[in-house]
Amino acid sequence: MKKAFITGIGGQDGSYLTEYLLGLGYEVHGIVRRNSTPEHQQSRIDFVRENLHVSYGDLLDVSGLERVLQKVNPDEVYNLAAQSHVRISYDIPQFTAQTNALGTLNILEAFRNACPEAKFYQASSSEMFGSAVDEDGFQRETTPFKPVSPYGCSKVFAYNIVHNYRNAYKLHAVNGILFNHESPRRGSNFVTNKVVKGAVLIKKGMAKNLELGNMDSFRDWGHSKDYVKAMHKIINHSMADDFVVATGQTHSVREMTDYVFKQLGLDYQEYVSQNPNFLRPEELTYLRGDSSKLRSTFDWTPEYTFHQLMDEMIEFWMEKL
Ligand code: NAP
Ligand code: G4F
Repeated sequence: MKKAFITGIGGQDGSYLTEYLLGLGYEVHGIVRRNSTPEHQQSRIDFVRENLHVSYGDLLDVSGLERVLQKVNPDEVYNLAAQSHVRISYDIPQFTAQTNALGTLNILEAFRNACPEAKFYQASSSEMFGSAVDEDGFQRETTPFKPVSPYGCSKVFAYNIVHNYRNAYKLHAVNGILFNHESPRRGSNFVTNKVVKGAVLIKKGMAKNLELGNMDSFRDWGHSKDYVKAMHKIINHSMADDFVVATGQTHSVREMTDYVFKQLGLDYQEYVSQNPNFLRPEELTYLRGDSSKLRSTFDWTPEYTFHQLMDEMIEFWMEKL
């Protein structure tokens, strides 16, 4: 039985990856941070318990990381933990850099000392591209990084230190450069889930309006369920390499909002207004990923279309509320 170790196991991707690996017969281990309300902390993974082992740990606590890796002795390590909210990274830039940049260095050091023969996956992000777009309107593995947020800068450090450790210490350490991916398990302060939840609340008469930030940015949105399968393929490639994971389609926040409200029989223009609090000091305006390298190397293609993704999220909130 193969063993996987996941940081960020209680997050959106951590929970789908856990389900996927358990389905493949893995024994899955992970760490969660100490939290004052432990009841909610593992809500995304509470329903899967067999062959799942969760302990306390933090990316900022390097001795704890090394101890747990030595004990588990995993075959695959997935570093998914992060302060993952881009706008909030402007409020807490140092914490974001400590967790996402130095935290990655911490887990890499622990990995190098405890289980250097294992494989290491880093959750890199399309936010690293920032304002850079190739002439054909896509971002890909060769597009330069021009990050436009503390979050993006922290992820560039993490990406580079993974490369450095791969080459310097001959580690099997890889980057998946994932474009935005969503699901009903997405935090409700990210735009897709915020819009769906807000629209459903309005539909059910439980809210009167919805406040958003910039509706004119474009994102390449896929489903987390499809993307965790790509993570597993990338880490298990015969050689350590980096891959973009994306749908290749892009939609504006406005178009996404219009679709969600229309599906509920509503006109978004009657309910949505702009609140400057949700704007960012610098905005990443356009993302569209070219994942041909991934698709030609592996048998991977996303199963969910953009509309199926949004429909699943609408259905989830219609039932939940
Ligand atoms: P998420 O739902 O925010 O999950 C992040 C997880 O990291 C949470 O379980 C969080 O725990 C944990 N965490 C935060 N700080 C930690 C620390 N210091 N030590 C240990 N754990 C810590 O994010 P996600 O959407 O699943 O994304 C997974 C990873 O992919 C992240 O690294 C993200 O930056 C990256 N990524 C995401 C996307 C996307 O569109 N979703 C795209 C590209 C890259 P708490 O609940 O205790 O905070
Ligand atoms: O949903 P978002 O907060 O995601 P963002 O900033 O693109 O970051 C996500 O994707 C990255 C990959 O590219 C990940 F690395 C990162 O961890 C995270 O998962 O915002 C999407 C767009 C932005 O342009 C934002 O300005 O939606 C716009 N937006 C408009 N109104 C809003 C809102 N975003 C949020 N969160 N809340 C709003 O009210």
